[in-house]
Amino acid sequence: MAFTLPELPYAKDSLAPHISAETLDFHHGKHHNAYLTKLNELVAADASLASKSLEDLVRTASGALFNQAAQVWNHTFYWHSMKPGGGGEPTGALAEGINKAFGNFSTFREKFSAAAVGQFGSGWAWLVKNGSGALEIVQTSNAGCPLTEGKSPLLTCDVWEHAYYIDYRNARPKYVEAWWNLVNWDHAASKL
Ligand code: MN3
Repeated sequence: MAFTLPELPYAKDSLAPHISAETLDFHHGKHHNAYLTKLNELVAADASLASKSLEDLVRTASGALFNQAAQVWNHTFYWHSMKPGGGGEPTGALAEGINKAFGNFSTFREKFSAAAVGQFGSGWAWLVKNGSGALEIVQTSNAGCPLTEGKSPLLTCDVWEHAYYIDYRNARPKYVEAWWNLVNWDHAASKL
């Protein structure tokens, strides 16, 4: 069965001024959709893949199949990592986990921003829970996804140029700074 493009969990214009409707139009409607179309072509061409879930494919595939599957998964996770009127700081167990791992929220935020801004070339910055239950910041290149290392993603920031070029041109640090105003801490906490 073919995979389908999930709807954005909010209106296209609702992340403005931090991320514009035009960016979401291209990023979701063109880029995410293109990964999905290519993934479906690859899956349709190999009967042994027909029963695999998207997460199975991310965890087990390699090469072109991994790239398309992981980009589909990563983008869906990214949409849910943001919400209109998001931002601020987490509370409860997530705040405690962040404080334990990084000392305090502002240190975490600095380190996460540095990972996002400093990722060389295309990729992603993630807050994950590792195998021993501790929180970590992880950078991945291209389609890389922490699921392949047995880590559970809580939050991600897409730092491919297509995520910010319309709104910020080459100024990735400005995009990352604005992205903090959108973070969906409820979604991150639900993955803890
Ligand atoms: Mn992207």
